[in-house]
Amino acid sequence: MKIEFPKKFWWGAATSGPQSEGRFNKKHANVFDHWYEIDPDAFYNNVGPDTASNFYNSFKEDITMMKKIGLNSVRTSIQWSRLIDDLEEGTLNEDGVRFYNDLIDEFLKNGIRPVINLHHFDIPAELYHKYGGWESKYVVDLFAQFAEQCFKLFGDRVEDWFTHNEPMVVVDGQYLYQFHYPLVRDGKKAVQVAYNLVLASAKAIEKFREVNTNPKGRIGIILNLTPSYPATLEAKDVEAARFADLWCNQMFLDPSIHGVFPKELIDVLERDGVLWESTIEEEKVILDNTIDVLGVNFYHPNRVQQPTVSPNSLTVDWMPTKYYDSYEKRNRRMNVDKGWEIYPKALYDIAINVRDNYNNIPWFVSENGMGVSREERWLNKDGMIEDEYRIQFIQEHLYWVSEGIKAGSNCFGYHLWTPIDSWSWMNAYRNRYGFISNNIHTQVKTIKKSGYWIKEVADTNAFSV
Ligand code: BGP
Repeated sequence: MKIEFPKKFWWGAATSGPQSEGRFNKKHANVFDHWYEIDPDAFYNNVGPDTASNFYNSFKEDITMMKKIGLNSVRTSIQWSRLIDDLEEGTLNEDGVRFYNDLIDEFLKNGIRPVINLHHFDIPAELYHKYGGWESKYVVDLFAQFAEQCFKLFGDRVEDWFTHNEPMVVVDGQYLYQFHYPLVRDGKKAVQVAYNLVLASAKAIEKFREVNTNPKGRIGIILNLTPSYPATLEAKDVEAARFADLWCNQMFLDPSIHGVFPKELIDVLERDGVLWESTIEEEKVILDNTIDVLGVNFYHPNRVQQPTVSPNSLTVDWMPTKYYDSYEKRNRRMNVDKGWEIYPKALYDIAINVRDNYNNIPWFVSENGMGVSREERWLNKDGMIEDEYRIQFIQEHLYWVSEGIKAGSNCFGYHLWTPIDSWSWMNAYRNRYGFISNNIHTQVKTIKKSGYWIKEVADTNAFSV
């Protein structure tokens, strides 16, 4: 069977500044730099973000390798903490400006479309300590100022901009389930942060509309959409899945595309006394500044059942888990290293949802991938990692993308997480995701079998199974 894709399809991969660059500018710490400074034990094998995949020093060689494996587009992010010297005045850091200019030029020189994101979990720590980070509307305005600087500096060459990567992970990790610094557990704050992230995206888009002069320029947001499937067709499970969808997906999708939050969600939050604080002016900014393009990160679906924890036993006043419980379906296919279910058809369901409920907006798979530990198990005698499992994983997901496109979905690309094995937050280098492996001790980078495979796919816009 031959699976084909439209002309000009994006074949690429995604990384982020904090996970690839290494700590090149010590003026400010992002929250992860700071967390590592105060608690290195929080990170797998005590490996922090200091070196990451050394992209700051080796971006030229790395981009040459990305070109060699046929990638026509690559996403990375500009780090707020590296580009801006005075976070409140917005003055620029010379080294940061030079680095990101050189990086963008290098991508273009190699025929690779630079796709630029502005926030990938990496708020400057100082803004958290002084103002409460995303809890603060002042910080929202500072983010819009940083975004404006980026559009002015790089907008002549960058056509594809994104405001946030996975804002839901900031809400979950920083404010609910304590897997990202500052490890807060506070439902009411989480709700406010979700709103503030939406507002920050809209305010950045407003700046983009004001200052962007590139006629091809467009802007969007990257959301980790997790289709929510009920455990059974019992009303309570179906209701639980409905709330999970509202909370995990629609809370960001609806305002980003339609300019308004779902009324059903607002009603629940209001009834529970945790609704965010907003003003009419802010709501107008959100309404007027919707996205042009959507990035969808997809790793695993959400299997949902009615909550098993009684609301009265919750240790904090309000948690979204009051309404639903996620569980792993053990008899399903799993990526055991990561503990994530593998369910490629969810990408088709996403495609249809976006087609039918979100104006069939142009979108692309901005992350998808398989994290595998101890990949050296698959080294062959020539020193290449034979990651057949990754090729199969990508093929299965691409199959459902192509079915979505056949059904009229406006999907224009696929990016794997990630081009070169990168630093994965608290997991550091435990799970590897790249088309290209990276020896973290020597920084030697080697193309994996999947890297040669994707080259053929990108060259022919098709693959056969
Ligand atoms: C996504 C993030 C990426 C990346 C990826 C892999 O949620 O956008 O930054 O890290 O997940 O997951 P992990 O790093 O947890 O293995």
